Amino acid sequence: EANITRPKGYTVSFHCNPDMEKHHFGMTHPMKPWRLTLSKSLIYSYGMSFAMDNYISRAATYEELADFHSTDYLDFLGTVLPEPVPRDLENQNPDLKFNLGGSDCPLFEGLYDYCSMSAGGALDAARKICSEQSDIAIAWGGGLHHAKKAEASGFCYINDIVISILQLLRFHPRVLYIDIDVHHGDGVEEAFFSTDRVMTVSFHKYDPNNFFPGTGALDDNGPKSEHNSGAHHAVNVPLQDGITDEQYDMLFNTIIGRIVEKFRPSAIALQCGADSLAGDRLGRFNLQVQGHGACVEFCKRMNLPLILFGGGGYTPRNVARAWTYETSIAIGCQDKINPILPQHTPWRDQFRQDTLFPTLEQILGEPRLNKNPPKRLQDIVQHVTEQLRFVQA
Ligand code: V1S
Ligand code: CA
Ligand code: ZN
Repeated sequence: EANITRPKGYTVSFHCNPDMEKHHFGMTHPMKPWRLTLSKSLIYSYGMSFAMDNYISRAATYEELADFHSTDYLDFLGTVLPEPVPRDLENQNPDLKFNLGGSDCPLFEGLYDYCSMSAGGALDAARKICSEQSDIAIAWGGGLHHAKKAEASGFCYINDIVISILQLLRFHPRVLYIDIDVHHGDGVEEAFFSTDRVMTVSFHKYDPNNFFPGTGALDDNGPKSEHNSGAHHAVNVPLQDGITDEQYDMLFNTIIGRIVEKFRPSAIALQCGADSLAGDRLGRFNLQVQGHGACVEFCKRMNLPLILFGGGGYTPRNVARAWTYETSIAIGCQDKINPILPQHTPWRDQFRQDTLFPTLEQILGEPRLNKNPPKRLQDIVQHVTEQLRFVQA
């Protein structure tokens, strides 16, 4: 653990806010902010903080949030009180204002602080990229891709990614947004639907009737009118249960490789939602830590300024595994670290749920049946390749 050194001529910054991690969505809610504490403690146990610039991020201001969100929505979010009695049936209050207060987006103590801290970390990361003080900036507390201009959705209230990309656009002509969360990155796609300066790409489980949020079909590629500059600038990769590392990495490398060639982004924003891992409480894929991390490795190899955001991830010990491994990839020490978890890792018992001598990379759990035939994956690659014929830098 001791020989992790700072990469030469290369800066990785790490942005977090310990106060964010103390918030609770409620006992039965799958989103557990303490997974960030678990991730950070594993990252620190490996000694990786010595190889990065570490920042405690500030909370984003109202004006910074208003860069994307409507003031009506922000004012309500800032004044609404937590509910005294948690409801278990969302239908008990059918007219939720701004979709706040249902079971997906509950009102909890300190909600506004939690949101502004998540956005603050993501925005700090973007500023480090803009000022060229970082080559890779990490904000595991961000990545809340479903939030809309004036609506909460799917555990997301403030879209820290959109706010952060808007900052990148002040300095960068074209930004590539990639989303490997198991859910469709609908909020980010919608925010940049009408511009050709941001290309959004989401890989996700797609089932319009049975899987949240139900959007992101292969042929949803931006505005239908050719006169709208955003046409063809949304890429969707709809997948089915049980996809493996090999299949996912083939798709990722082929599709992202071609997009970088054609769109020529000057910066990349990668949402690393860890619910696409095997064994996730909400997810459906069979990705291992290596397969998930291979996406980060591929983006790093593009040699462009890169922001890594968190996102979903509902089996906390696996979230910690993935984001620790991906932090090591950012630093470039992935081949040096000991796969056996450090003895002195706090919360080591969390990882012992798997085995007595837990490792960084091994996820245990029943693999899901793979419902992605090779032919379908080829069709997806072909559709995206044809779509890219309409895209130019
Ligand atoms: N899948 C799923 C799921 N599970 C829940 C849930 C479960 C228990 C609770 F106490 C509260 C909520 N909600 C959902 C999904 C939302 C998934 C959001 C993913 C977020 C992200 O990872 O992409 C980024 C952070 N919501 C639904 O499926 C909607 C319902 C339609 C069904 C479930 N009920 C609880 C709400 C309405
Ligand atoms: Ca996704
Ligand atoms: Zn998700």
